[in-house]
Amino acid sequence: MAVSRQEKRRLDYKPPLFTITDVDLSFSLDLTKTRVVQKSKVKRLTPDLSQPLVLDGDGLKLLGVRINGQECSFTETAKSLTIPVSEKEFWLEVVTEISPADNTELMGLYVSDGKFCTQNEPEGFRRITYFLDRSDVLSRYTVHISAPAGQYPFMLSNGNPVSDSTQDGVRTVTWKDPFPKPSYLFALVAGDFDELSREFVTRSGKKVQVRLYVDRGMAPFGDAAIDSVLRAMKWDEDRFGLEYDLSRFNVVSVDFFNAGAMENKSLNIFNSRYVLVDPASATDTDYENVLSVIGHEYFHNWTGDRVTLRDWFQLSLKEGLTVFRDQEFSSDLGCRAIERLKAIRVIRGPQFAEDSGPMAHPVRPDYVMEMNNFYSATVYDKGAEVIRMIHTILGEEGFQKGMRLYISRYDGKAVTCEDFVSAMEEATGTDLRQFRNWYSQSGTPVVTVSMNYDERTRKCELTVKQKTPPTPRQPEKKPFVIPIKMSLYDRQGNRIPLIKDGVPAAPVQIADEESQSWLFENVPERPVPALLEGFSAPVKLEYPYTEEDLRILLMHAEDPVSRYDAVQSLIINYFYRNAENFERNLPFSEPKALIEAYRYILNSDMDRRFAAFVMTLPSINSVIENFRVVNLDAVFAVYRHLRDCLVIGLRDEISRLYGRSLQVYEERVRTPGSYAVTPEQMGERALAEFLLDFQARSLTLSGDAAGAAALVLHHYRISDNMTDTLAAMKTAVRYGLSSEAEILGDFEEKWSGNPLVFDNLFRAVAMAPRPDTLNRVRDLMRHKCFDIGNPNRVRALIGAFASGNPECFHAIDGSGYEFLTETVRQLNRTNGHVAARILTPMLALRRFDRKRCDMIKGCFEKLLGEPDLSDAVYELIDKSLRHL
Ligand code: B3K
Ligand code: ZN
Repeated sequence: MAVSRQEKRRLDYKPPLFTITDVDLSFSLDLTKTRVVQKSKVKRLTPDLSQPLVLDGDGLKLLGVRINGQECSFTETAKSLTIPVSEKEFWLEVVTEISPADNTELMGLYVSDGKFCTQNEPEGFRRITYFLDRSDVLSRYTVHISAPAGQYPFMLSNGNPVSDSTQDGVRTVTWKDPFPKPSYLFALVAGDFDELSREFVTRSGKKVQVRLYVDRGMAPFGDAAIDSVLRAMKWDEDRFGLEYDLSRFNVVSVDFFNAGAMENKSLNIFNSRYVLVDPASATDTDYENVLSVIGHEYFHNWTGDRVTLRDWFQLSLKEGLTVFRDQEFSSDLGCRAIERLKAIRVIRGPQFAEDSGPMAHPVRPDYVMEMNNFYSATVYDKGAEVIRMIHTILGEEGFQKGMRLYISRYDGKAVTCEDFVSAMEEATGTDLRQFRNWYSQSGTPVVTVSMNYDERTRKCELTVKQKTPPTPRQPEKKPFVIPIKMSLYDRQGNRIPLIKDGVPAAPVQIADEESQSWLFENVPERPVPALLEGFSAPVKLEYPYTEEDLRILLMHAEDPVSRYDAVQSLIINYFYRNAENFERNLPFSEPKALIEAYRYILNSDMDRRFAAFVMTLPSINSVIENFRVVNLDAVFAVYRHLRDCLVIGLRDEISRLYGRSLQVYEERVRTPGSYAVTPEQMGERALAEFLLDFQARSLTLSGDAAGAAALVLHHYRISDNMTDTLAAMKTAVRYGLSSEAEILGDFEEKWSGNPLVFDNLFRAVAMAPRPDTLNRVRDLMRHKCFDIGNPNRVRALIGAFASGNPECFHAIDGSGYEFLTETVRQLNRTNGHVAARILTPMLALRRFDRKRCDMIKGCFEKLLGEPDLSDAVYELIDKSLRHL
């Protein structure tokens, strides 16, 4: 991997001087000496004939270059090939040799467990051949894949298969993709697989052959994934009117993959984590992830492939939009409220953290050194929230009108976020000028609302202020357009109609000034406002709710997010109060209002999964986001205290309800095969997991550790599915119960042959807030299932420790930081992108105390001294140090 240390600027975009209209690629596959012959039809786009052709490359062995069949002169550097040529149109031939088996970066063509596969987004294609490797050069591909006959039963590329022949013991398969595409969407796969097959008939009656390729012997694990493809195809027709456009759609599952999956045109390549599921080995969440990731990649066919990006700064054009689409897909097919809460947790956790840290960037970034660092929560998840706000403002009908215009106008083109927004404006006659600030400004706006109620005039005035803190390179911010969906409730929990200027007011009010007021009339009493219903904008909202206000919202708000947020506010307020108590050496207060809220939830007939979601404490990382300067020790102490107070305060309810839950569970498992991923059962399991954790803790706190161990072991033993199995395993590990060894031993015996499932054990151990966790993590790095070359293993063990176990990771002796530094150093040599990913939890050093901050600085200095530090890691450290 070549390093550049060069930052690119969005505003420096220049259209390409040349384009490649057609490309013919021939691969002679070999593990260490794959020969790639590229024949391209190149067209000059600039009238200036003195401009040479400059191609991108990375780590290539060049064997030959010809222009129009003639040898020619050229200059090769580590990252480019420059060919002086004066023709307007010509044929270019480039021959390179690459070694897929040595490709540990997993970018370009590499070998995953004996199978060839590719990952070319964003800039992997240049590791295959010299090319105009940029997303605004769209070419028609013909691909020939050759290998000794019988070696790789399946040889796949984009588009349709056109020939398959064997000559002199060499088999050659040819694929042709009729749709011009950028190089990042090119894909090749070769290997032996189990093949699953289905047919989909599009609404206009075209037949599509859908194929899924999984490791040999894993076919039974592929059913849910291939069914999800068909559901996605149908849903995109029904909701967006978008039909599949080829007669073949292939999905391949591989074990070594940097990301979750990749939307290569008609040949999606997936991390096996998001494909392989079966009732015995997958959790409910695993099943949901398969549906949403399969949907996501499929939906890219229109939003990403047919309409693609002008440049990488526009990444959110396809990612924000496609995340929005996959969220809608999962919501339409499953439970909308739960899907919304899942998205909110990502925004309030990793996205808010990113937006307040050194890597804060706008949804459409302006400066990028290593593009792989920008596949971020901001570009994806905040990007999806930005699309959701447009949807909220325009309504479903207006949004779909905008989508139709966007797709029809830009089909086959490489475009920008700006093009998307103007299509939305034009189709609906809406002015989104100021709305565009969401694309250009980073940072999380803080919206502060206050209320003035006049009993005499029955008028209720809400003053709404917004302020966005400074972020790197953006000291000042202009006001955003913030859609605030809201209701007013009376003290009995009845909705008060919104009336403004004598007429009914829309439920979505727009805040678009630094400060503004909304006057509601005919309000019979001082109301309780439900603000930001459905989390209608990715902002932090502050309103001086009393505990009584929050109780009313929890019990009566119609919007599920408002009910959830009522509890979240109680929790955060508790943290504020008690972090201060901690600092002043005062005793912690009793979380009375929270205990009451939990008691209400436990005794209500609320949807069980929703209830479990509401009662599961937010992650420590998202709690931290509510503090400007964080006293980590205070947060850790309050967290433990709060949990134990809830456990003690709710002892009777928990014990009774866990008993009920166990009874339902025992009854069900008596009927073999009764396990199903239905909303009812998922609800039961989610609530059972919450109750099991509290019940085990409750027994431990009352001195019955043996009882807790036995309870958890029983839960583990009767489990017929991975969700319940893991609930038991995580509880045993978290609290160090004496049944832990037996559970881990049994799990190991059952699952050490299946590394994807074994990752659950890595995660459980790595995330346990125990003093011995780091040593256990180190031991597990020597386990036969661990492989530092496989990103899934790294994320499950090391990533989970660093980002999912703040108590151990931020240990005051610095052991967590040192461990991560060592690992990043080691990983940097083989896979710089994965190394950068797991470094993230260390970036926010500025918010921590002096001691921790200095220790992290020391770690960064060590890394900066490392020879060949990847651009990816360098960029993160450099930005963090500048941010201090
Ligand atoms: N577009 C790919 C992401 C590629 C990641 C490169 N580091 C998957 C997706 O978002 O659909
Ligand atoms: Zn995507």
